[in-house]
Amino acid sequence: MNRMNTILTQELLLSLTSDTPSISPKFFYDDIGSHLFDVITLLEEYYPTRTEKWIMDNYQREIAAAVAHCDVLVDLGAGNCMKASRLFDSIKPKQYRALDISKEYLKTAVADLQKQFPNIKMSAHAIDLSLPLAFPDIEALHKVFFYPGSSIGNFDPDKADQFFINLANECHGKGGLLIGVDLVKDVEVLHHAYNDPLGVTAAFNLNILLNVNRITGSNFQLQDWEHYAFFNAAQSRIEMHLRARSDVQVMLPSNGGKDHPLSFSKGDLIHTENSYKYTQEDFVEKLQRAGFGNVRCWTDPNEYFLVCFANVQ
Ligand code: AVJ
Repeated sequence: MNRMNTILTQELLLSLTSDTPSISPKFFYDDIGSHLFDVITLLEEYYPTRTEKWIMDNYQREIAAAVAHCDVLVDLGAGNCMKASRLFDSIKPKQYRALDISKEYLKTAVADLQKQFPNIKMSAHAIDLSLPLAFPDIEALHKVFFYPGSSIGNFDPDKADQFFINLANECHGKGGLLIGVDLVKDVEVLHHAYNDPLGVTAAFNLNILLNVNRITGSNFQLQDWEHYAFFNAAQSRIEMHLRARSDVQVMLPSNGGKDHPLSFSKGDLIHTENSYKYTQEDFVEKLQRAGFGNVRCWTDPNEYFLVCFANVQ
């Protein structure tokens, strides 16, 4: 087993044997998972991607005017790099730095993009955003962090606060943050976005087990699990879980070669994702608390989604 997988196996062993078993949502994004997510963004029920695109397109000039200056566009969840590339003509970054958890997928996307925009210096970095990022080579430059798609929704609110504080520090007094976040709305709309009738979100959720099997050598069987997603209003978040369809035994090989047995009873849950939804007011306040200011906001007519640009103060 390679070093990275050894570390990830250790992390998974801990989270799966806790009182409330969980798998971090970062494990969704293997090759199949990244493609399934792309399909989710095409679904009628999944409004966030399409709505964010509408806001970015509709207010492109205002957004570019707010950003004003950008030496380096740092894309914090680049995926297929489509969202950032649509900003290139208006924001005109000199450099584009694409970060994502899924390395192979990212490298291909950046290589394709570089051909279309030969004058922008591009690089791809496989990173885990739960760890601190440090780019000493671009410290002096005017950076704009780009964090679209409501990826911030995966962080618990206090972790999001810390993340924003880190980003504000990384700005070194210049630049800012362009971010998209999903807003609180009618529960039915939220529910359907994570329970699509085609079952793509269910497949996306179940695929996490295949990735865990690949990384750790465990033997999760997909037919033993079902997709379960609901809006937790008290916490203002969609929760995704995998629910055991019967009593299930799983073997998780641990690093020493010793197998670690996991048992689940019918109905037991593995928590795979939280997707927090904010109000505009709370979100702006959050940015301000972290050291951002002059927050400008754009939304869609339904107020389903919010795009903000904030300067570091
Ligand atoms: C990529 C974290 C923004 O929370 O809506 C989509 C992931 N999960 N459908 C989200 C997701 C299920 C998505 N984020």
